[in-house]
Amino acid sequence: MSSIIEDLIARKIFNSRGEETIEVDVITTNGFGRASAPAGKSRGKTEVVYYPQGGVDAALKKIDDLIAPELAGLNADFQEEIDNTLHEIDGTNNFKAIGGNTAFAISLANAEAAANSHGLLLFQFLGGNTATTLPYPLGNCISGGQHAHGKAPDIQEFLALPHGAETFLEAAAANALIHKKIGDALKKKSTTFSGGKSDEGAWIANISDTDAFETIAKACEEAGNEMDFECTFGIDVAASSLWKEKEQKYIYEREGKKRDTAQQLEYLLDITEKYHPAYIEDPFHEEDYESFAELTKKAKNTVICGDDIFTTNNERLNHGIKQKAANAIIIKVNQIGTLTDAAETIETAQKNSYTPIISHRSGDTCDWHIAHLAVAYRCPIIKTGIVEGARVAKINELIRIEHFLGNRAEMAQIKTL
Ligand code: 2PG
Ligand code: MG
Repeated sequence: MSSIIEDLIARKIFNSRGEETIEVDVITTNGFGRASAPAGKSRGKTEVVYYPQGGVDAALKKIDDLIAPELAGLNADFQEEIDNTLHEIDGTNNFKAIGGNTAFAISLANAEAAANSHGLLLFQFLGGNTATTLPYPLGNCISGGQHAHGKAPDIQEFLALPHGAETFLEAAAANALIHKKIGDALKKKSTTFSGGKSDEGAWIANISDTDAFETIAKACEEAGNEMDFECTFGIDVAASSLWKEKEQKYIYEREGKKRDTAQQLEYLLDITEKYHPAYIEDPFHEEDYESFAELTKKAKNTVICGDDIFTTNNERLNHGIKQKAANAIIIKVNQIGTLTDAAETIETAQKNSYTPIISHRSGDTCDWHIAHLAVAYRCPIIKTGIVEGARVAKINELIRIEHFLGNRAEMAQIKTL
């Protein structure tokens, strides 16, 4: 079956924050693929540029005038060629000309179109016959930092990780239970709690970081007892959002504390000792490889993950590997632009025993492709929310994949835990 690209059709749609975003259809001689792009709020400085000047409208025009004519006639099966062509058309090193989100939507829609042309699901097409391993869902339960308003924890995310579950369905059920238990606990704990949730469907409440640690630790313990397997949790400090370059300090506004780098390390080690988080993301700001390495060395049996520091960028990851900074990396394809670029970074991670963690963005659509990428690229963890449509779209797609695989499905191993 040939998968020659006939046309690209692009349109403006909206993400879960109501922001404009781009959706692309790739039409081949035998198939069709559709993908839309997400958007981050706490973005890494070295992410690609999302849109050309003029925003989504300008991106749509570029697709019609420039990109569609150039891609027509190419074979969608050759993802690398498609992605290289996108780089060539763009001509910059950060997708400034056509937009990283434009490249992202085309790249993913192309892969989907190629898979459909061959009568395969995306994870089968990209991952082959041996792609049968399901990731653990790392699900946001309590939001703070830049993802909340007013008085909320300073730490951006408190996330459930039910890593004792034997199936994905069980893991998803555990996360839903933990999320519910936390909501119930917040109702009792805070008189001002009105059931508010963030973009990612995590609770927003007027509580401190310490309260949030206590609440999620208790909910995970209870859920673990009820479900009969271990439920752990983690945090995304998103420390670049707390870091004030001028003062050389992390500002914990709600807590009323300022921590220099040494104090930040000490604080995180104290937390590790007290609450045993299984996962810590972005514990330091995005240029502090050294402190990442220090924490990775000292916090044993903890997944130390880099998001803003690596931005899915192979070069930045290689630098991190040399410094022994972190043991895991967040993979957000739209931080780097194309599937080929992201796959290269994932391969580097795996060769160097870093755990690749595929992730949603805080502003996302009901696009479920990252569920397939997790299985195809053997990512042991998928970071997405637990409730809210854009998150549930990904969780439910993984339930479908597990169902489809039947007794060939198995859960991933998380190296560090
Ligand atoms: C993060 C993400 C997703 P954003 O920091 O990991 O939770 O946030 O998409 O806003 O960068
Ligand atoms: Mg992050």
